[in-house]
Amino acid sequence: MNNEFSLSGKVALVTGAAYGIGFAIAEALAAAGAKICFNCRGEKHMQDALKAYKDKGIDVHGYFCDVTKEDEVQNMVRQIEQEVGVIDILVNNAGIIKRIPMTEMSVEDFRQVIDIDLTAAFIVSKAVIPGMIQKGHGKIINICSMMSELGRETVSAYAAAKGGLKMLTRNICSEYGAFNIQCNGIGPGYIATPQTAPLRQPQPDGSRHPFDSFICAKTPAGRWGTPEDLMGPAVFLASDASDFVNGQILYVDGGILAYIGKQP
Ligand code: NAP
Ligand code: GCO
Repeated sequence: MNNEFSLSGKVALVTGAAYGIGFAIAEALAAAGAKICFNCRGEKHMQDALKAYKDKGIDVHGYFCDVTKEDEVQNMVRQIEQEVGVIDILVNNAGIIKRIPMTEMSVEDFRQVIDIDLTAAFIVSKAVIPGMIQKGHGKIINICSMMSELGRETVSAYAAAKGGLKMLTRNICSEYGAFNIQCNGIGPGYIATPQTAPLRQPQPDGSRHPFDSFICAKTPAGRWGTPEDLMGPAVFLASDASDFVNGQILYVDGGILAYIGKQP
C-alpha cells in the first residue's frame, strides 16, 4: 500500500512555493520522493526560499516566473523539461487576495485577482498538459478555497476566482481524464500564512483580532489550520493512490464548511 503514495521518480511543479501553503506542499511532495520545481516573482523571496529548502535538506529547482505571463510560463516549463524532466505533478498554488468592498474595488484590482488566482491556473495547466499526455499520466492539483463555496464581505474578486477554479478543475477532469490525467482541488480552510496574517493581527490593546476569534468559534477543530495540515492531502492527490479520484475538491478546513456554528 505504501508504494501507492510514493512519488519517487516524479517531477513536481508547485507554483508560488517560496513560502506559505506552497512551500509546505512542496516539502511534502519531496518527502514522498518527488523532484521539486517551484517559482515565484520576488528576488528576496527566491533567495529566502532556496535557503529554507536547503535547510530542510530539500534539493529544489527555483524559477523566476509570473504565472500570469504565458510566455514566461511556457519558457519555465520548457526549461524544467530540459533541466529536470517532463512534469508529472502540477500544483497551481500561486495566489493573492485583495480585501476591498466590491463597490470600492477598482476593475484593475478585480482583474488582477482573477488573473493570478484563476487565469494563471489555465495558463500553467495549458503549458503542462501536453507533456502529461505524452507521458501517459499526470496529476493537477488546484488550490481552491472555502470561497469556492462561500462568500463573505470584501472578497468578491477572490471568491469569483476560487469559484471559477473549482469549475476549471472539473473541466480539466472532463477534457483530459481520458489521457489518465487527474485534476482535483484542495480547498484549505483558514490557514495561518502571510496571506491571512492581517486577520490574526492582535488589536492595539493586545486583544485578539475579532476575525481570529470568529474563525476559531466557527471551526469545529477550534483552531486555524497550518500549512502542514495540507501536506498529507497533497501527497494523496499527487500519488497513484488517487488515480480514480477526478474533478473533486478535497476540503481541508477543520470542519468549518459542515458547521452552522454554536448558538450564541
Ligand atoms: P501567500 O503566503 O501569500 O503565498 C502566495 C505565494 O504565491 C507566494 O509565494 C507568492 O510569491 C506567489 N505568487 C503570488 N502571485 C504570483 C504570481 N503572479 N506569479 C508567481 N507567484 C506568485 O499565500 P498562501 O496563504 O500560502 O496561499 C497559497 C494559495 O492557497 C493561494 O492560492 C491562496 O488563495 C490559497 N488559500 C490560502 C488559504 C489561507 O487561509 N492561507 C486558504 C485557502 C486557500 P511572490 O509574491 O514572490 O511571487
Ligand atoms: C479571507 C481569507 C480566506 C482564506 C481562504 C479561506 O479573507 O476570508 O483570506 O479567503 O484565505 O481562502 O479558505
